[in-house]
Amino acid sequence: MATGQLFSKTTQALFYNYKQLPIQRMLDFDFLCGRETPSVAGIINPGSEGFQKLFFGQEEIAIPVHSAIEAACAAHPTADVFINFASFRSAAASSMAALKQPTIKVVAIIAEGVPESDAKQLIAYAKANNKVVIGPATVGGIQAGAFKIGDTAGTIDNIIQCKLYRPGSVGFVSKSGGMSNELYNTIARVTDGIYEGIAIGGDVFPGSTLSDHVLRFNNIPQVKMIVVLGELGGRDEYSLVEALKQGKISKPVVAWVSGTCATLFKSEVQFGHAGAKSGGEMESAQAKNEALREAGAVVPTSFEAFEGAIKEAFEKLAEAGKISQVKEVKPPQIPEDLSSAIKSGKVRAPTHIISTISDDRGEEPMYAGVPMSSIVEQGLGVGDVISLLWFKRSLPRYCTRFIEICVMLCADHGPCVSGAHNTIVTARAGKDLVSSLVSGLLTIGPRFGGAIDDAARYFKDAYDKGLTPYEFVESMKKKGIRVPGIGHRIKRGDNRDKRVELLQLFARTNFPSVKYMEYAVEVETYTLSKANNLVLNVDGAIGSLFLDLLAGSGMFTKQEIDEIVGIGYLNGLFVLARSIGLIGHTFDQKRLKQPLYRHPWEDVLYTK
Ligand code: Q5B
Repeated sequence: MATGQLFSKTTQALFYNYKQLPIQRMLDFDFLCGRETPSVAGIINPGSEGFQKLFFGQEEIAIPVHSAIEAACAAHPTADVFINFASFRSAAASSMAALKQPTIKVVAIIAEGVPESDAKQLIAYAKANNKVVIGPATVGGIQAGAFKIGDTAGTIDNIIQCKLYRPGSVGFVSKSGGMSNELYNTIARVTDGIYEGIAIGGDVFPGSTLSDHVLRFNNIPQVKMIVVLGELGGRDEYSLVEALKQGKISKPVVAWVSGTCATLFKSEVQFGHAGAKSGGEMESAQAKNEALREAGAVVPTSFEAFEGAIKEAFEKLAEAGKISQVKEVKPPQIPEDLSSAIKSGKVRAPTHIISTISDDRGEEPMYAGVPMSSIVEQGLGVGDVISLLWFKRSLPRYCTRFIEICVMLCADHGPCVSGAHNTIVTARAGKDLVSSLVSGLLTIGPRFGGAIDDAARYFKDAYDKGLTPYEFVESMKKKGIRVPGIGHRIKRGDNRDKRVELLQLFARTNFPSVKYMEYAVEVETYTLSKANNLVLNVDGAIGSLFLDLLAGSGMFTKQEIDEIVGIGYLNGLFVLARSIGLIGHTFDQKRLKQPLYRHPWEDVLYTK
């Protein structure tokens, strides 16, 4: 393992597998320490590229996202730490790929459960190439005031409490990441704080060992004393014992191996970490504590006495004048995220959208307050869903059935109508479903399919004012407006639109009143006397009958009816219905592998 410093205040890392929270925590730590550059240079998120927005203090920054390790290393040649948040399934392969990059010097592997054989290969490769692996199964490490790996040291509050935003004089290494938080607090209480802290991880084969880091700390001038927290299981602590015995460590070492309680159990006990199981006598916490004590480390009699032992060792150094005064700094305030501030009730923020028709925040989506499951359980249909989402109420069955009949009857009217023609031409130009659909939908308007709202408006106005059909039609003529809902390109007085007849039959049988529709029929009688194509068309039939539905169902106030007609809900029925047919035409053209459409010259009048 390389000797000395792994990190500095300018160290930058590549972060593998996008995890918003630990990256943001690293950047918050950077800000707290007064770093000028973010400690995360790039993110590697296999399969995606671009930028990820994160906060650096109050400012938003865009961190580049790369799809491959090689590309990220090439783009950020000064980033020498690789923080691997891959799952245990892919952590080994990605860590090996990172170790093979010449720019990467340190690889931290967070995943638990990396196969031991894979870990051994990583360790062998790292050793042979003078690189450092921290983990697997680790939270990482921290150099106070300089650089932090992922979630190390927990929340910003904890980091501030442990004074990790500025360097102290203690080098700390632990197996456990969770316990390292505890020790960061302890060390902050009784010394001038941490210089560097590393959690090597709880696996049987850690990428770097306790003694690797202790020896490294011994070479860092700013580290004046070393604190070690081992645990039962494995023999890692004995390499530290050897190093102490061989005089390789000149700085005071205060150590404790936890797990002394294992002797209270009759059989072998597996503690939290994969490596923490009481094996033979040598692997017991008692034996390791004893060996460390004999080798010259300060080893207390219990974990409770650990804090006192650290304090005493530090005070001795201070008395001997070996500790230089730490420059105390006041860390800047990290701006709180709006979402957490709102959650804790500290701030309020105006919303930007109001929605009254649906809510997806609970266990299941609600349509106008009606849970999805109850819609399904009651056997309701698309007419009921429309009545909830468009009209915000449950309409009687005859109303929702009428809506469904409208949708069924208007779903398609052959390939020659404006909408279908556009959709067919678009599909044949090789465009996708949505483009083909919308190009057809865009033809819906005052002449084609989109006359329902105007038909309802004009019929309502004329009927409510008591105009005779003659007065109504002639007044429209004077204004130069064609009566919406009247007239058709192919339907005639002697070739009525079957759809209109079906709608009328249903309404006459089921609606309490069809006064608006009867008025429209009287208008049709008059217009037919003028020209045979001026029939009540499907738009006119739906427009007038919807007025009857709104007025006769007793479910809408007069004001609500005026609002529905004023806003213009009813063209929505044609848009919705005809989408079914336009989608069908798109599929049809694609299925038939139809070539690009070109309109024939013979069908165009070329003239000056
Ligand atoms: N005249 C629909 O016209 C059409 C008149 C009128 C007074 C009228 C026309 C019209 C109102 C809009 C409307 C919905 C453009 C139609 C639909 C869905 C569809 C479509 C499909 C499907 C047809 C000849 C003479 C002229 C005009 C006069 C015509 N309409 N007068 N009120 N409403 N209607 N749209 O056949 O004296 O000779 O100058 O705009 O309700 O879109 O299947 O195709 O499901 O897909 O082209 O059913 O009626 O008639 O323009 O040659 O006019 O009649 O002023 O009089 P045409 P034009 P004059 S349903």
